[in-house]
Amino acid sequence: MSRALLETLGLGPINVGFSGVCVCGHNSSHDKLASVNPSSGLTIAEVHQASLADYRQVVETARKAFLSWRMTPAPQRGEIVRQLGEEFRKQKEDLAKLISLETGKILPEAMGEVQEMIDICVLAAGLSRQLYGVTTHSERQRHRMFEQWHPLGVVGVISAFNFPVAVFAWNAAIAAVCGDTIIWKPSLETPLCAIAVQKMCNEVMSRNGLRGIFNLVIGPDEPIGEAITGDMQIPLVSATGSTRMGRRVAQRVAQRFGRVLLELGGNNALIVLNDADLDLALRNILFGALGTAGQRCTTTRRLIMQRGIAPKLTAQLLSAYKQMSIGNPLDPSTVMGPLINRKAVITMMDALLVAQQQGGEIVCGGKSIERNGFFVEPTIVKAHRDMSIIKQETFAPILYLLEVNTLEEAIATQNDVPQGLSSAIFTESLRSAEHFLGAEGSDCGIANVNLGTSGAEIGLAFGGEKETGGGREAGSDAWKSYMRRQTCTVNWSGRSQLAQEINFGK
Ligand code: UN1
Repeated sequence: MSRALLETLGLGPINVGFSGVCVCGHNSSHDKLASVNPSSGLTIAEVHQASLADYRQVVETARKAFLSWRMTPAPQRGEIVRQLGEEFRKQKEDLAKLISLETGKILPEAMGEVQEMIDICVLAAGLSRQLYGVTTHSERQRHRMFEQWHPLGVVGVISAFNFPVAVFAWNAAIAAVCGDTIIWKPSLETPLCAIAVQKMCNEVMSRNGLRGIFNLVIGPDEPIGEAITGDMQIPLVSATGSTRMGRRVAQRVAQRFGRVLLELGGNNALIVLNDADLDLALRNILFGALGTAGQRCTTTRRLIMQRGIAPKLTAQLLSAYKQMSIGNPLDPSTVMGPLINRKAVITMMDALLVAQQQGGEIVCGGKSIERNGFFVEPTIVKAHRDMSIIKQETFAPILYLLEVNTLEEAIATQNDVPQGLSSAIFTESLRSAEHFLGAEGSDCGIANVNLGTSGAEIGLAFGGEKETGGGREAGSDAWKSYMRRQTCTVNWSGRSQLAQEINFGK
């Protein structure tokens, strides 16, 4: 089945290996990388990783492509991205199956991921006619002042395994309409998804006589990641992953005065007040905590319940967790697939040990599942506010339960972590909802009322505060990160006038 799937995507034959440098199309023979199916633990295929020399060649291609791409009118660039969206639409189901196979994400969520790619291409195509700059009135007579936005250059995109292709598309679609070219370093857990998407990009580029706009380099942090972050030819590095990785990227890029766009760890809380619609809350908690097996940066990791509803909601949650079917992510009845690899299972078990040592009580799940692949039980831990483990992001389906007395205490508990990506409150009270959204409310980049912490739309900016890194991707004015701003003043008066009423040398 997996062979047929790969062949549909033009990825066969299996176990032969692929060039890590798709744009160059040559077969550089370096370290082989195995793509492992997390549902079985078996290798799906092996790919060749790019060497530093390959990387340099790709940067050169991307840099050259930039020289003409930046002069292509933005609406024409938008047309290319529109076609890319159509390509994703055509291949939606096959690509989604590959995502399920390689990441363990259940098929409906994988379909959603591809839909997110289509959506961002639609948004970017429209945006290509709306890269607005402001004008203002000059204090000098017969002067015109305005801002304009120019392409930046080659943008480096470092993406994570959990959204192996959507996060690439958020960056690439917007960067491309902005006139940038892209070098993508995907997660080493998901090289096949990256190659499949690169092939779709190649198809659209070659149909339009283009080359080097979208480029893929598959290789490890050392040397490929380090090369990207240290490369003066890459003015912006957009990186998604752990806070540890982001800190390294930020330091290296800052040293050369480059720009970063960081989407790092989340430790998202969902607050349920006594007046909440509990059915609504329950459904959203389940998707937030168990979606992508707890491996979204937006996963609900902490459930903060007001004391009045805590016993009832906890009981409902426990009974729902027991009915979750865990298994093959391609099986329509499965709700939760495996974790990405064995290390992730160990990390989860280690976190649970620490949680117990710190006084947490496992009330559901808590173990790995004895079968092939990297399956774990979805886990609920009764916790308290001074357990340090709840301040860390463990990329696994662990939900910590916390009880509070008041809205103020709920918000303080929620904000009492180093991360600041997503947050949610369930309440029927307008006053409580507005308090949560106000300046003394949630300190996160995303704040939702009566919907969960995960599953954001692409229409507005996505990203978070504090250790989440501060970056904003996708919609709204996130495009400005991918361009350079220029403030222009034109003097058409025919005489010299200085600003600030300065009389110089008269
Ligand atoms: C991520 O986990 O890195 O809001 C991105 C969501 C998705 C994107 C998650 N739209 O859950």
